[in-house]
Amino acid sequence: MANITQPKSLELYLKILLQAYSRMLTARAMANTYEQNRQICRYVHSTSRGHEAIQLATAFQLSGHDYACLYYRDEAMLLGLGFTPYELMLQLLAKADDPFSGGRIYYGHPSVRREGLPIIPHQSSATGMQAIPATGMSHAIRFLEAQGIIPLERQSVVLCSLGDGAVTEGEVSEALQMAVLKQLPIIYLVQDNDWGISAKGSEMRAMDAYEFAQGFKGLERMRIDGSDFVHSFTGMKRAFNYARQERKPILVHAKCPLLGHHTSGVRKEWYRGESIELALKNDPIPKLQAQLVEAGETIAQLEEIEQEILQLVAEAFSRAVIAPEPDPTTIYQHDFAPTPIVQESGTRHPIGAAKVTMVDAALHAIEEILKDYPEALFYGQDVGKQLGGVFREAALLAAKYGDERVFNTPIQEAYIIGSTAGMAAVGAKPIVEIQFADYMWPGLNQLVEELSKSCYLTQGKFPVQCLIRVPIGAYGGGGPYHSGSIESALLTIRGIKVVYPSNAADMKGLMKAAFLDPNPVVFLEHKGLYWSKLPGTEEAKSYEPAADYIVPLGQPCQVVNADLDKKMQGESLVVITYGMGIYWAREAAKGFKGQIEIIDLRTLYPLNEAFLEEAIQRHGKALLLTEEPLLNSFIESLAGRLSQKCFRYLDAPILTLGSENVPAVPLNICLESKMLPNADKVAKAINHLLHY
Ligand SMILES: Cc1ncc(C[n+]2csc(CCOP(=O)(O)OP(=O)(O)O)c2C)c(N)n1
Ligand SMILES: [Mg+2]
Repeated sequence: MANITQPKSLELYLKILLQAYSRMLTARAMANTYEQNRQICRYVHSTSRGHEAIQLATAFQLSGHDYACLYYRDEAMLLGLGFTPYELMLQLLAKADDPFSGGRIYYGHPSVRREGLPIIPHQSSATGMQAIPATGMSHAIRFLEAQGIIPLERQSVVLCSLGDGAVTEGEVSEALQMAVLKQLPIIYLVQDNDWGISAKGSEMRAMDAYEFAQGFKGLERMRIDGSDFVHSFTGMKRAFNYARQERKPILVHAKCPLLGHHTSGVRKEWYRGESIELALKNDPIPKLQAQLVEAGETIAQLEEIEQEILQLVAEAFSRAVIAPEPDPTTIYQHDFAPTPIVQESGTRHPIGAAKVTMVDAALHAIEEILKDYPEALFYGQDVGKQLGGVFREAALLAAKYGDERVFNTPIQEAYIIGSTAGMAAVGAKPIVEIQFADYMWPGLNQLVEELSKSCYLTQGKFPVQCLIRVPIGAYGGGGPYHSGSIESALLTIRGIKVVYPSNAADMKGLMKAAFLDPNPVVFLEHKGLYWSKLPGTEEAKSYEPAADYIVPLGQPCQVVNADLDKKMQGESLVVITYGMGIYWAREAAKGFKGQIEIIDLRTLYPLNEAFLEEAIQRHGKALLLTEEPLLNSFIESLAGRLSQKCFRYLDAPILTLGSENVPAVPLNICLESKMLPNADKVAKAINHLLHY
């Protein structure tokens, strides 16, 4: 798109100029107020000083059918959308009535569902990471338009706002790749102040964002003078029109000066030197003032506006300072959105049902979901038409439901996971797959920063409904990068749920519950159980439950019971385990007839621990078994908690058994079996415990 070099200010209404002017002055007055009251404004904050023109010009293009991901400097953008100084100051001071988070997250971190305003989902502080959820929103718009769920006439678009420093983050490239690949209606606005805290542009990159965008074939691009409101407004109007009408992506590179501190904590006098004087020459306020005078406003009229604003900002600040603090007892609220699935229901074993493998149970569950929910879609590497998943776990789904709903993604784990935050915000119901648990790590950043904290930090406005399928586990020489267990790492992330079924019926019932859960659910599927090919795993196959069958998350179950007389005689114990552990325990239990109860956790978080305590109480002895290396694992921490709670009933310490503590599952099968637990090792542990 051609650069705009000749803005025609006369074409713009004076009204818009005046609106922009009063909001610019408001932003400046707010920044000055915060500066003058540093003791009161104790929480770290950034202001938009210098960036006001481009931000207001952008805000004025957004409608109530649009979506936006902003960044921490977009204060003037929020004023442009109509938020009052008082509302913004409530967040500055982390007050109870902060409309975005109730005092949980910093200034300039909006989350918005308000009639007439664009939807703005959870905003993390991680630079550049919003590019993926933003692109996910655009992807969802495209998908829901194709499904006839979002009307095309709305011409909804997504705005993704970024700093220039943020653009060099790798995840921004994943987002841009997807935007051009799928030709998504999104505007990437890069506010280039040539700083990334104290690093100059020349230290951070060999090209600016406009030049960088050239590498993304099909990405339209535009340069704007972001310090000039008229230029910015004309340019952004064209950029939005392009995305709305062509339904394609565009990147706008807006140069603007940074006139304030990087943040209240990193102050300009420490590193800016003379550059601040130079930057002041591009202050958007005097530029707009001159344009207003040229358009017929008098200096006296402009001064009157300024006086009114100063008074308004001062009043807002006084009110915000005395607004109530949040009630500390509310910290527990909104860790998760409530799930509708709280009871097992439907038919687990329908008459005449055939036995099904775990992999097919998963496939059928997804198929039934896709049939019932037109807003559901399934994507990941190789799940599309040609292959249907490397385990054939998605076989024929794309053929049946179309490439819009079931498709291959590029090799972009961050996008696969992070896009679900955007998808969910727009109303799609994403099911995604990470090909192997060992490759979850590139997606973990998005899982932590964008998904897991979203419900909590937006006070329940943006729970991320997504189901993340992850084949996991070791068997038969899969080697160090196709065998890893990762549940302990996942379980340190608050705000997600983790499921780990061990048989086909649970696979299907839990998958339905996971899909319907309004929160992020990571669904771990053991590759060694998929087809029950391994000796001793025959029981992983089960009669296929009916389509209505559902198992709530968080409920462990008993899979083997011990005899009453053995319990009475104190000759029994309970093995608490999950996944492949169930089959090692079943095999081992054969040597201890009637003495062993086995409990399958099924869900690792949430987890009904009272159910486990009761089981331990029945026996006075418990073995906790996992496939993970034991040291600092989930199972060790569970054992610690259960030991404290069951101390009075225990006849022996709670024992734990897992893999050897080595950094990877070695390739050679002799080495692999030395590392992993097996039935013999479990039998030894049981024997030891029974004779304790
Ligand atoms: C992932 C991540 N790394 C580091 C930081 C610390 N940090 C905060 S702002 C910032 C500089 C960002 O510069 P830019 O994107 O140009 O935005 P600007 O503040 O200049 O508007 C850095 C490094 C962060 N917030 N997130
Ligand atoms: Mg910058």
